[in-house]
Amino acid sequence: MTRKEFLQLSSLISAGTIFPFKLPAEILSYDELRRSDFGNDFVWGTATAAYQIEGAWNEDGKGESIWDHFVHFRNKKIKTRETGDVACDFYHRYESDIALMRQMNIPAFRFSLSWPRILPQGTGALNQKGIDFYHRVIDQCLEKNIEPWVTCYHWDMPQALQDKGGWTNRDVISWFEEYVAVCAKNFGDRVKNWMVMNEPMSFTVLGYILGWHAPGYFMKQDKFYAAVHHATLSQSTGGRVLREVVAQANIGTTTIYTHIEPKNNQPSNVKAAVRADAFLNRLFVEPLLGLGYPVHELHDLKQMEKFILTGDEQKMVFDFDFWGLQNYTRLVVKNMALIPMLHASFVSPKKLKGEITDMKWEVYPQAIYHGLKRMASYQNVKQIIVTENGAAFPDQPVNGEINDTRRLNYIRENMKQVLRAKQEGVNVNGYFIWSFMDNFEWAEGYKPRFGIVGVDFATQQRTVKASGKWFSEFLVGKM
Ligand code: GCO
Repeated sequence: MTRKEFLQLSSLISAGTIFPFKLPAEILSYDELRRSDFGNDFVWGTATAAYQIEGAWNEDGKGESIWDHFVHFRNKKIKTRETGDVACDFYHRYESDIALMRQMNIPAFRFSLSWPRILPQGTGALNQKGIDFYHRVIDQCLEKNIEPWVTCYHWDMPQALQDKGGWTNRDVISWFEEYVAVCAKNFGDRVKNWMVMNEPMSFTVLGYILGWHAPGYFMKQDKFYAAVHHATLSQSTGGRVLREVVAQANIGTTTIYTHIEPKNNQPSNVKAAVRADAFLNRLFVEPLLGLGYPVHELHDLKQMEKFILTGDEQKMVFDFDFWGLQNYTRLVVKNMALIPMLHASFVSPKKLKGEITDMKWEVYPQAIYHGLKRMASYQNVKQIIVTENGAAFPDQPVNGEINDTRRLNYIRENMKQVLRAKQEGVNVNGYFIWSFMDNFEWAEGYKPRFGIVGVDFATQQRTVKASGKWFSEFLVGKM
């Protein structure tokens, strides 16, 4: 088909009823990517997280989470001094939001359950209204033929458990087990696709080393290592609970992959890159695969030994049906003896070649390809789903339209790299854009906008961006 023919066809389609959006002609990339190239069973979706979208932080019996606590009592830690109290108000608007997903032809919706909405004290008494909310969300998805992909834990630990040490207390493994069992028993009849956790690397490093995220500890190495080990054991435990309770469950967990490259070939920088890679990309993957912690490459991890009890090595292992890979960028690493733990530092992304996003991350689409290849190289990884990928750019609404060409290009270029890996034999079978809509970006507040749907936080109005329109067209197979 020539470009002219395609544009004629696409304007006919746009005038039709199935697909109500109009795409600016200049952003159509008609001949580059087709949904069919990825195969019929490839899962397409968008991702969100409870704290980032729900709001209703203290409604209908919900307990306080560490994020509620953090934004209220340590508000200076949030760059814009904002909170997730209201966020996208998804708690009240889930129906119209899921209807919009349907209108956009998005087949799968990844969202997380809020632990303190379900168990306000973390364990013990259930909050039926919280459970009912998620029933309604799941009902809406199924009614609209959207497959729910549920994450059990996306960083909102109940504050009541944080008061007892949170992830640093070994009891967290049984608290988490109880919570996952409640989720599995209540929703397992209708939810088949489960992710135990979202990026444990991020919540442990940001929460116990950098202090940017809840619970906000700075350089507490001991707490960090305890949290790492307990989160690892909780992931495998959560997997086992789901396997036991949910018939025919598709069970995964998610991990961040940041592609690491040494600044140059100097041996000290190459070694620094190996350490950074062990820390950022392997720490939460290899123990679950039965390979143990990457102590050999990162000697500092020996400090974890005091938290490891006899039998833990076996308990850490779980045979996941899929691994959720989340990638945004790469990091270029150099040796830096003074930096604790890693003895490495990162070259500022601004000094690298690529475009820079609002998160100050370099746009480097090959990173996702490398991540997929790496993940696929592990013997026990059966399948990979890209559970997050996306970019924050400052959007400029003009006459009610958000023409976010840079985000659109980011997504398209990343999708091409996913396809490249798939064509080389990697068993990657899904791709979720982060995020469905603009939302509360943790310590960055509402400034970075990741959505393919824009949100005006003053009015809660949703606007499908050009990237969202493009994705919709792609999904109906019009590309
Ligand atoms: C994460 C989380 C998301 C973020 C997203 C953009 O990976 O940090 O899963 O909650 O919002 O990654 O930073």
